[in-house]
Amino acid sequence: MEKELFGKDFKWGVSTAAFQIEGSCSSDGKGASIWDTFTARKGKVHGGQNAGVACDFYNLYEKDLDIVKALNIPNFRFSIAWSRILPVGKGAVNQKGLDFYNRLIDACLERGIDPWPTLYHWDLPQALEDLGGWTNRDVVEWFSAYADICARNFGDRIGHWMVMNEPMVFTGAGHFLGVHAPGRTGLKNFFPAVHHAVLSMAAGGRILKASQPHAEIGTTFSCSHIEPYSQRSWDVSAANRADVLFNRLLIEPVLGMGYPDKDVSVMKGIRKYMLPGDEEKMAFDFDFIGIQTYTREVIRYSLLTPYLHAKLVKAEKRKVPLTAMKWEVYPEGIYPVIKKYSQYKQIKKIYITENGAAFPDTVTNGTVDDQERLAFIRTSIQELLRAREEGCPAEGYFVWTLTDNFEWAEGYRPRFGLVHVDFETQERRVKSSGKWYRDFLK
Ligand code: GCO
Repeated sequence: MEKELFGKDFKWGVSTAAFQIEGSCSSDGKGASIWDTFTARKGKVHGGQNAGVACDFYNLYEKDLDIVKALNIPNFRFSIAWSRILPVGKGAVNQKGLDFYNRLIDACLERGIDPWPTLYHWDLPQALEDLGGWTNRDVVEWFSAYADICARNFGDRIGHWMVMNEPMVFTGAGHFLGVHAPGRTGLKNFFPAVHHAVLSMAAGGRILKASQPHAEIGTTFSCSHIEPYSQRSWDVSAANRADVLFNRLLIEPVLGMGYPDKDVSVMKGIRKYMLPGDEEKMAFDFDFIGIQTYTREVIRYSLLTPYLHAKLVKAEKRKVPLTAMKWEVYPEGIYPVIKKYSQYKQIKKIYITENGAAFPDTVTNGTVDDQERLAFIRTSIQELLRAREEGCPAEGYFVWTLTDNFEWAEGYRPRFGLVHVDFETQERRVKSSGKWYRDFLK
């Protein structure tokens, strides 16, 4: 397989997120985010770990961008921490926060790397959470003002923007299950958070486009290939309901199709939070859709699971190979996912904005020979090519992630990086997977 098979306009990259790498959580005027608060709560993060230092990217970004360049990676995706720019989420702007992202963007450009910012990767300013956060409809205004500040300050050097990262995860894990920040639970939090996230995505898209008409504007969604546990009708319909919740709920309103609530009657509860005119406000004609995919899920009927009557059959129980996240090792899943989203006529372009795998890497004689990750990424790229050759508009691929980092509630244990980090010394070591990607991109 050669890079040339993908064409010269194909976007190759690597993805990161502010909270997972930056550290310096209260430096230079940064306000607290919901993840600073959540990680300080007892029992919420594996081993009680926090992201106070993480990869110290706030200080080491130039060194890390040197590695991106040395690996021949032309596109660098990162996110902007809202509470560095606006410490309490709205009102007074923190110049030092703007300065940091200006330095970061300039450091990318000096190295010939294209910067791809995401406005929101899950770290809502805590002061806004105190006002109800994503459950308060005012968040659409707060987010719009923040998006406008980013567009005006950084837009002159940005060719590709992403509004949001995986809204299904921060609403589902953060507002229904309570296992991610801010730790809210239940439908009374989940439904308003979903609706306000959808409105904010579309509003953010309009603001970026109005300010930067020549930039490509996108937003990203999580997606797993879903299969029914058996071909019996109750398992097949359970798998469909899970697909509505996990894969369709957030994207379809943005594509102008409304909420997919026909097959899952409980989803009609979202309508309570809609005002006249929202159907139009929810939609935005994005230049690209970012898809992030890691594994496949198997779903079976379950009478006892509330609302959905469907449950995940854990990969552990299916006796399949597992990553360090206990997800099935299934790089082939990228192919049906691309096929699925290519069926939406509204989607002009798909970039795979995250894909990768965590494995328990070991340093031996100063090297990390992560053959499983290397094979995972190589197979994913091959499967992407197959979908592309069949006419799917898959135009880019970003590995998650550059360096091992803070994996949310899982702490530092799962390592996803192309580059190993010793969290005691901040020493970086390019793994075999990173060297393979470097040679592939040469
Ligand atoms: C995601 C996240 C990343 C995770 C990665 C691995 O968008 O899900 O963007 O932050 O680290 O997906 O779980």
